Amino acid sequence: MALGGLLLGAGTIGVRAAAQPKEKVIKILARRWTYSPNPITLKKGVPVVLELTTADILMGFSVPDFQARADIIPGKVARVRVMPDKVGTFTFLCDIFCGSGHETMNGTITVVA
Ligand SMILES: [Cu+2]
Repeated sequence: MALGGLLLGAGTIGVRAAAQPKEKVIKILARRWTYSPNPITLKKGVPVVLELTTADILMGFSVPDFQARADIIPGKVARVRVMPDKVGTFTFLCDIFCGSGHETMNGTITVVA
């Protein structure tokens, strides 16, 4: 718990001056072999915390363009902070092999200005 607080604190140093309100949380449910919701729309410069859960088995969640990833372990909530610092359309995907639909388990994050 102490470690989590420390990491969160370190991550917010750059935006402290903006007096950021509580970060927006987006809940994402993974299951074989989809994510919901999908697509996800974010606003540039507004950080979010993704709360990831899985309905069945161990899944991965990775957004390479934002250097964010997590393991989604059954029965737990995985939290990953994303700072959308560029406008565009970006792919997120499962990066843990999870069966026959794994290769197509992905989704889209659209970042708007
Ligand atoms: Cu997978």
